[in-house]
Amino acid sequence: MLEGKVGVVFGLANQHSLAWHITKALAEAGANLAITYQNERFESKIKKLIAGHLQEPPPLLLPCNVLDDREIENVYREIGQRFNKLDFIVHSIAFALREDLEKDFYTTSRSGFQTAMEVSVYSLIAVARPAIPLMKEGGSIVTLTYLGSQRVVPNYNIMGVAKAALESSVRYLAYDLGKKGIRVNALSPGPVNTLSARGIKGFTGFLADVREHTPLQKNTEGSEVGDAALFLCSDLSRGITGETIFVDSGYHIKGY
Ligand code: IMJ
Repeated sequence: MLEGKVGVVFGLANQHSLAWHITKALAEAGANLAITYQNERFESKIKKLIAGHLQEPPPLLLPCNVLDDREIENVYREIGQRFNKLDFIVHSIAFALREDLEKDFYTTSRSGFQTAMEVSVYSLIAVARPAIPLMKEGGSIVTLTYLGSQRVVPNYNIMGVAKAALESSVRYLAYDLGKKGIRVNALSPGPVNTLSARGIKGFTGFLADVREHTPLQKNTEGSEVGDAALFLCSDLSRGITGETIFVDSGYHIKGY
């Protein structure tokens, strides 16, 4: 499905990451990949993960802290040298201060707000802009969001506000980049037990509760998110841009 295509994945932390499930789906579909990791802390773990699971060709592995424009530029310089083009970007990055996910929303600090917005929202714009010259044949940009953008989910707090801004950014980017043949969409998975969800108070009970209330009677699996990302990165989704697609066993449709 993606033979001859080149893509980059931002936000791989470990084997539980949605970015990992997405990476596997894209690699199995024949894509040439660049994979970025936040910093040295993740490097050796990610090398092992890739060595153990991904087939040839080996991905281009690059450090990228999305708060640093020079590191982002370096990623695209390396991709340009190796592949001379880019077809898709997967952005699977979010961060808020722990305290802002534990206390009441109204206690959110100015700096906590700024951190969540910069890491979780601005980073999409920051990785999209320098990619445009490489997306010579058009392209697809995919980010990850969550229902807490539209509904109140206890403790999601500032991340809900950030995801609302992210979904809006998807629409504005889709509007601008449409004329260059670049599509921009978001996937909105149901809760998955990743590093970003673990340690959240009551998460296990929350998973069980959500499962009971979904039309499909099951929790979201990483592979389902990987396959939906594959669809959005492929030409099968060529008519879709600016959209948020739920991969949540249907949870979000229910009124009761
Ligand atoms: C996160 C917090 C509160 C409730 C939550 C989540 N629910 C779900 C998540 C119900 C599903 C996971 N999620 C969708 C996220 O986007 C998580 C983002 C996140 C998680 C952490 C934990 C560790 C930390 N900062 C974080 N920043 C963002 O220090």
